[in-house]
Amino acid sequence: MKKSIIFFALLISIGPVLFAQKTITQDERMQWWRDARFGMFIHWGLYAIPAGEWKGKEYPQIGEWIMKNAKIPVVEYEELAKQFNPVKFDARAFVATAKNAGMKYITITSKHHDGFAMFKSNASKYNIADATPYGKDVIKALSEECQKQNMKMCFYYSQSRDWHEPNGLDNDWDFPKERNFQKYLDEKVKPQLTELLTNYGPVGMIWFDTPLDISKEQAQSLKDLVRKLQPECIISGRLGGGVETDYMSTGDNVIPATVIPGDWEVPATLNNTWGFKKNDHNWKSPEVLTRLLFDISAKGGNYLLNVGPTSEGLIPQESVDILAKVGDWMKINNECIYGTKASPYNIEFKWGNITRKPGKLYLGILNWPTTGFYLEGLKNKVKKVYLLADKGQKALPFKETFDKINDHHRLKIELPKQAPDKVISVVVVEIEGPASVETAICQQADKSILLPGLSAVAQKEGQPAELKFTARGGGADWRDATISLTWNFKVEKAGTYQIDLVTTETGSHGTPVWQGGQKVKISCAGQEQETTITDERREYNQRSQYWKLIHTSGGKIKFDKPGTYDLSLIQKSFTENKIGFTFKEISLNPVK
Ligand code: H79
Repeated sequence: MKKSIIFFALLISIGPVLFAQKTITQDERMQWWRDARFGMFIHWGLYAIPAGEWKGKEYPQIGEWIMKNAKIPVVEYEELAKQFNPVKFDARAFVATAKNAGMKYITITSKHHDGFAMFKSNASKYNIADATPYGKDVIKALSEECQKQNMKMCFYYSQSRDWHEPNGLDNDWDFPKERNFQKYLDEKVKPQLTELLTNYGPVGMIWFDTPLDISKEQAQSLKDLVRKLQPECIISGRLGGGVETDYMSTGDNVIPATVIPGDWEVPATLNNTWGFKKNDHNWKSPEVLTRLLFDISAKGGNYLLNVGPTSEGLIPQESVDILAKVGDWMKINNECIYGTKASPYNIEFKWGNITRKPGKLYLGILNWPTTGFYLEGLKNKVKKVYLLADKGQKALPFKETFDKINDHHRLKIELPKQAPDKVISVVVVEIEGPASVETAICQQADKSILLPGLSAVAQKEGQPAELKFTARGGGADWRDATISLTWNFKVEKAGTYQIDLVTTETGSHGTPVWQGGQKVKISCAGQEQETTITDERREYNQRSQYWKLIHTSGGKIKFDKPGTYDLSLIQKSFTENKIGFTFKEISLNPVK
């Protein structure tokens, strides 16, 4: 009895010392990542040797999948390790390429689905240090260089798929169906994660991928392991099992159409592959990439942009050159990217988008206006306006007006004739207090009225309806004729307006799909218009080269006087069609 009292007394007094662990808040853990906004993904492994081709046959899909796509037997694929000798690898060059682009973190494939570790591992000899003529740990070299250069080092780790292991998931050409996934987790995944989180200094994050049917308990045990070894290490969105992670990962190359609250990241390719493919030269231009970077920041996300080094250890020169051009823009404009928050508006303006910091809005203008520039609906008092590219911060003339009748705020800015930048010109608007904008849909300066599907009220037979939208902003699987979308908006200028119905291509990148033929009815201001959706005009999408916007003109509406109006849209009939009505938005444009 006495003994146990002494024991408990001791435990109470020294317990906190024994078990004290530095606790870290979620905000603290995420701080560097939120500030960074822009990172480099590196997909590097044995697949860089076949580089998209196996036994004379070219495989059109993503390069790092060649083992599965060509159903290469494990013993044959292992032969690649004996050839892997990336003698031109230079960690300094990798980090320099990332830095030069303005990237703040590097996430490298420590083990991809093929099961080959790019680091020295005692848990599996199938690794770069033990199984290749090269014999060195590239993850080690890169980690050390990152630490020297103040670059966050992060590791991609494929936790569920492992085509090399009989008990890993997804190799159905070599191994029988029955497998002991738990055994694989215990004998390979956990030991390797432990190595990664022990031998390489501070790790910024572990980037899990394609969880497949990992269970809740299994996923949780991986999370617990990461938290135990490095509490500050971020856990990416694709852990699986329904276990909460530190941020959301969008689909590969998927950029949301709207501001998304919380922390999220778009993993994206520079061409059409992650792992190096010798014949993939379908590079995105630096202009497109820079615009996407700005647009993603304006929607509140991070951009993780991939390079795929060759089997010699070089980042392809095209990638280096493209990223350097993004870097040229970043050197002048990075203030509107790092540490910024999403736009206060939930609208994709025709002219561009907005990022913000306390006291400042950064207007990223894609289409430099020939006449004056107007920002509609900003309630704050404006203190100063200048171009971000102007080191002298010369004040630009501006005027704020308030229309009492329409309860509408307008900021007019006198811009110089010449755009300071061909890609995105950034205008800084210094404001008093936290950014505050009108929530009602208001007419834009060009007198157009934009009604995004995402901000419509959806109803089905008078009740709130569940109409989903894809990340691209298009109606998902909309084939229900009893669903209506309604918007309430302000019209300042009476007159006749042309209806522009916008749908979007969907499908995975490279293979966009779209179908028209649906009959729709628009009711507004006591008038009705019926239209059949066609591909009258396909518009290159400034925000993504992966899918186009498709326009149908939907007749005209006349507003007799200014005021507040409703517009509703229903789909009257649909064609035999697999994908439904991919409605994105309606734009009302004044007829001159
Ligand atoms: O690491 C990169 C991809 O290898 C990985 N995620 C990014 C970051 C990834 N794993 N799975 N997927 C992406 C999606 C799988 C797509 C597939 Fe296919 C479509 C697998 C089978 C059909 C593409 C085409 C790959 C093989 C054939």
